[in-house]
Amino acid sequence: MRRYGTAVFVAPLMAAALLAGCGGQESAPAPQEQAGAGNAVAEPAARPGTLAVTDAWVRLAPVAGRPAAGYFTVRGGGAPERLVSISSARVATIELHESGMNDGMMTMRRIDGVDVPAGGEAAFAPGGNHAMLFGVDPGVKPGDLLLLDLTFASGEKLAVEAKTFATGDAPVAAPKSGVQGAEHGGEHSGH
Ligand SMILES: [Cu+2]
Repeated sequence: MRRYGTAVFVAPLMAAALLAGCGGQESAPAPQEQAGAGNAVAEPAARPGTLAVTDAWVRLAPVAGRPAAGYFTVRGGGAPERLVSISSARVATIELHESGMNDGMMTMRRIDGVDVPAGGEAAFAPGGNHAMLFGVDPGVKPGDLLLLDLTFASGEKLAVEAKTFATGDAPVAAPKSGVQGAEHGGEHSGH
């Protein structure tokens, strides 16, 4: 993947991102396809029946001081679970947000948790649920791995390394794991 080709392609999306008001959730990147950005985040193979977090990445803010947005997929274990908070040693505050459309404008609001069905998954993806990262350590640079600590209602905690991207470098292909809900593999199972 050639970086300059990506940059040209992304430019119109950046304008849309500025209109979105909170860092932008409009494009649909797929970090696992960002071969040009260097080493991919190692994905621990999620075993069936085990609560896990995969495909984590963070879009850093285009302007210093603005919040960043985090995306990932939570795979449910053997029992229903609920993600209730996220923290990071390098981020002052992380909120769970959901996005929606209101009179044609993308809006977002804070939510207090997201259910993860047993055996299903909860996707945090552009245009939908996301983690809002306020006060990101300015030393975090694109390409760095940002450790996120997820806490669930049962008390279980999971840590995941999220690869960070500058807004303009965020990949633009549709995410493989961006499907909302419990069904997995539907959209890419064809040929
Ligand atoms: Cu938000």
